[in-house]
This record gives sequence, C-alpha cells and structure tokens, in this order.
Amino acid sequence: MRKDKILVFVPGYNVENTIERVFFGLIKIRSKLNFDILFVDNRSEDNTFEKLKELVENRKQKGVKLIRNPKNLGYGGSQKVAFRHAFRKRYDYLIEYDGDMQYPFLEVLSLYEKIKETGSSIVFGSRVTTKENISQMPFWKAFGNKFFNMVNKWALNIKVSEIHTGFRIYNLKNIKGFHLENCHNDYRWTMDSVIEIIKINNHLSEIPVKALYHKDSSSPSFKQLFKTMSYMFFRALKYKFLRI
Ligand SMILES: Nc1nc2c(ncn2[C@@H]2O[C@H](COP(=O)(O)OP(=O)(O)OP(=O)(O)O)[C@@H](O)[C@H]2O)c(=O)[nH]1
Ligand SMILES: [Mg+2]
Repeated sequence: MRKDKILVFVPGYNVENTIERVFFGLIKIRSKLNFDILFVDNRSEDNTFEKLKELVENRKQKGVKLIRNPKNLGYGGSQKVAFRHAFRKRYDYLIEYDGDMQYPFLEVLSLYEKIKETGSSIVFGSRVTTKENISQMPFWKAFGNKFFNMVNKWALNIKVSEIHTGFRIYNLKNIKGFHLENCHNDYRWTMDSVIEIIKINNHLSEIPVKALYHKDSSSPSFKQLFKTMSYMFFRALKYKFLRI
C-alpha cells in the first residue's frame, strides 16, 4: 500500500524570533512521521525570509521547500498558496503549523493519528477543551472564543469545540472541490474555509491542545479581531438561515 503523502505547511509573517526553532522542531519529529515541509513567507519585513533561505539551503533537508509570496497576501492568502501547492503535488494530508510556534511539535503526530482514526475532513487542535488549556489564552480571547463557539455549534450544526484554531490537519482526498476562491485572504479565512469544507464533507473532529502564548507569539490586532469577529457572527447567521 502507498504511504500517505503528508505536507506540513508553516505560514510566517515577521517570525524571525521563532522560525529557526520551528524549523528544527519539525525536522526533529520527522523521525516519527514522514512528512514534507512548506514554509510560506508572506513578505515579512524582518529577517524571516533570509533566515529561512539560509536554513533551507544550508541544511539541505529532503522535502523542505520555501515559497516567498510576491507581496503580502494576507493570512488567508498564504493558506491558499499552501493548498494550491498541496493539491497540485497530490498530497493526502495538509497540516498547518504556525510560524510563531504556538503549539507543541509532538501534537502534529496526534493530529495525524486522529484523522487516520476518524476519517474526518478536518481535525482541529482545540485550545478550549479543558480549563487548563483555556487558561493559557488571554482572557478576552478566551471569552470571545467561547461566545463564537456557541454560535458556530448552533448555526453550522457542528460538534467540535472550536474552529478558530490555526492548528489543523486536512484530509485533502475528502475535500476535493474545495472552493478556495470563496474564502477571504485575511483572518476571515478561518471561518470561510470551514464553511466551504463542511459543504463538501462535514465530518469534523478535534484533539485537545495546549496553545502557548509566549513573548514571541503573534496575534491579530484588536482592529483585525473586531473585523473578523463581526464577520464571523453574520457569516454564521447567513449560513444558518440561507444555507449558503
Ligand atoms: N498577522 C499576520 N500573520 C500572518 C500573515 N501571513 C502569515 N501569517 C502567520 O500566520 C500565523 C498565525 O497568525 P497569528 O497572527 O499568530 O494568529 P493566530 O495564531 O491565529 O492568533 P492567536 O491565537 O491570537 O495567536 C503566524 O505564524 C503568522 O506569522 C499575515 O499577513 N499577517
Ligand atoms: Mg499566533
């Protein structure tokens, strides 16, 4: 039987303080699971690209690729680059691991195990399944997350505890026909991508994960968050009442 072709994709924008640790952290766990790695530098203004270029060229690791976007394409725009690459190269699974290093590397293996066990279209690394994990998030973020999780469960008719996490694995065979072009290029991607995918296959699962909020991790600005949250609210209602 053919082995699964797995791609771990790392979106990065101004992550010069973490990207080297992400590079070595992912390389290390390749001894336990065979996967390729795609770094997508979203036109960082710091030294992210230079650091990555040096790592990718000098370390000569097999199956590691770096793409630099021609301009900043937004958070969602970078995801589209990864999806197009993964579909074109016929990967079976796509995993997102953020360049600001917010998730324990070994949990990549848990995401893969879970999707193999369940056959879901997406497995989310949920940050909110236990009190201890929720307490890692800034208070206002945890509060907003809780509210939107309730809205989403009701409006999208889903069971998973959160869909806003950036730590996910997709089963690409289960989501053929995914309309990337219907998704926004900014943080609204997080919501749009799930809606587009559940139209094709609504089998979603999750694993608990302890997200790390550390001095080098990045987050959306308040303005971006407000825009995204308002959108998510109305998008969920639109789905519920119009089923679109
Ligand atoms: N802000 C931002 N991040 C981007 C962009 N393109 C790629 N990224 C990367 O996308 C990843 C997630 O973005 P974050 O802003 O940290 O958002 P998040 O992790 O979902 O939010 P938190 O849970 O609050 O940390 C990070 O690794 C960023 O470096 C971009 O255009 N803007
Ligand atoms: Mg972050």
